[in-house]
Amino acid sequence: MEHIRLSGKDILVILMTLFLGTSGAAVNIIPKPNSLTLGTGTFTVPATVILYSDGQFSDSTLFWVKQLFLKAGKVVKHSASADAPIYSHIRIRRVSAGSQFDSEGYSLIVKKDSIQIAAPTSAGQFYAVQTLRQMLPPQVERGPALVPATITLDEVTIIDKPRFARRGLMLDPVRHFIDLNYIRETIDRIASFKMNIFHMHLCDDQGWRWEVNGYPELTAKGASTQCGGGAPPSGTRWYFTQQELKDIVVYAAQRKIGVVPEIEMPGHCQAAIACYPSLGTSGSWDHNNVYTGTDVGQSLMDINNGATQLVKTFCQAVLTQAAAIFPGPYLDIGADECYNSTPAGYQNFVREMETFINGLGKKALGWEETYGKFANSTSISQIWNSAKDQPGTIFSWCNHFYLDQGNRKGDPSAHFWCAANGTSIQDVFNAYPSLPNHIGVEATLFTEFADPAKGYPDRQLFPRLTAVSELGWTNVNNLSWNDFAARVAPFGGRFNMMGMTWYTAENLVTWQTTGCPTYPNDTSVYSDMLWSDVPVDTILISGIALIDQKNTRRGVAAGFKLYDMRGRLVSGKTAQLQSKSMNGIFFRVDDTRATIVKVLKIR
Ligand code: TNX
Repeated sequence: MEHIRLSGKDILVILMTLFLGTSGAAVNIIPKPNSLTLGTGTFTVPATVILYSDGQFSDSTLFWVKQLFLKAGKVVKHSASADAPIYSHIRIRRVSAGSQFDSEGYSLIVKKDSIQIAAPTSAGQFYAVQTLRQMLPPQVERGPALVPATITLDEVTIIDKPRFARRGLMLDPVRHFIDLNYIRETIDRIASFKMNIFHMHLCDDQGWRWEVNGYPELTAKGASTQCGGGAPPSGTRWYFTQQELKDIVVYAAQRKIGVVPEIEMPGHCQAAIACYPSLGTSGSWDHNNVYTGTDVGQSLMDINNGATQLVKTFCQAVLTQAAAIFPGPYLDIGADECYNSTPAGYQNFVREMETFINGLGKKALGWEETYGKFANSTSISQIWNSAKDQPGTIFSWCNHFYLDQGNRKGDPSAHFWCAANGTSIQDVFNAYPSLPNHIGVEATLFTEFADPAKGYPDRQLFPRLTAVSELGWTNVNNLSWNDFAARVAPFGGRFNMMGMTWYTAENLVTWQTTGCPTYPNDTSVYSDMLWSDVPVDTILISGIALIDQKNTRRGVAAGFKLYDMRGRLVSGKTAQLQSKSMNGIFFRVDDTRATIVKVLKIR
């Protein structure tokens, strides 16, 4: 047998091959896909990405794939030519559902020459795109300016589907008002981790945060303050109009997320009582003022001797209007911590509202207190205060999934009533043995202490929400803390690129942020990108946008006209096309109230 002599150069090549061979470990996806097989080669993303799709469900997928590669600085072309199935770089197929996929499952195959996505539904296709998003450099989260010119992906075959059908986040824009911009950002972030429910806590003792026709005081007075007091800065308001809520529903639906409105009754309702004092019982707090403290459980509508007609009329009116705004199947009545209610009064009220909700064609949802109180088996309770493995409930046990609890002891942005020493990302992850019989998982962020003005919601949510997303998606047999901790580490850079003020002091993970600096005090957001197959010169926006010219790699000052929602010219504002010859446009929106809606006119 002939002996092989290796030169130093050969050894180097072998070592590099070995290194590249194991670089597949760099396919770090959260939540962990249920099957991931690495190949040996790589795919280099070309400067012009040609996209082909055969599916009738794939319109939105095309949008998201285009969006992703435009953010990566590539030109994207959608080809319908007969050759496209062979010569395209990205191929999207609709396949029939089956045990391999379920309704949200997908496969994503990266080969030397192409990326192939197959899924039975547009939701599955969307999740394939989110997996791809995480395979691209983290800089894509911030747009093309920082993305490395050459992007290489490892060959891989991913076949994936979720463990639970409900994977949610509850956000509380009541205790501290959370503006539309942060709501949109949060929805986009949770979508990137394949979560599909956004639960909005819309009223409580400290505020009423949505417009209700026929009850003007709810927003005039009920939205006038928040935890810790204070009032909205001039020119702003601390509530959402019905139109804004409808816009949130659309924005979320584009990301395969359903919005669940929670209208708290018969407790957690001091803001409503302050507006309409006869709604309250004599035992509750001072009837005339919106509460600004952090206590819970005192306010109560007048229900103990049977709900009064006034209470019924009010609750039915708000539920009816909520049903018209939110198209999803559930209306959530909260109904937690009604400490001044009698058992019979509470029980009757919950059943009455459940019946009314069913009459609206919807299903009822409520916190743990409603468990065993609802009559209809379609109603759901959300468990927050116990580990009880109650079948058919949503798991939100505060020990693990209340992200308003501190990251660690003494955290100023947090509660500690449930987890005295805080809940680390590992504590969140360690919830997984507790949830075999639930229908889903949901993290919560109540905001008594998580003041958005201080950037606190971000540090409460991230990085811990990534662990919630993994528990909601990944098969229990594939879960391991050590594996998760290694895989989540590079997301530090992605969080920076997403502009988060995340909790970096988490020493259980060796965060990697190289090449991904933070953006302190950056309140601007990057818009979704728009695309058109021909150059664009007029953009329709809502609000007012100023376009940053610093950050575009191939920027040309073009002075495009901007129009508001009604199509009126917004004078003095200019938009910039990233490149006239490109089919993508990319904006930095400095006024965070602005959203670019669509291309109005193409040249
Ligand atoms: C309990 S848990 C509440 C909220 C508070 C939260 C603070 C539940 C259903 N209700 O009203 O904001 O604790 O962590």
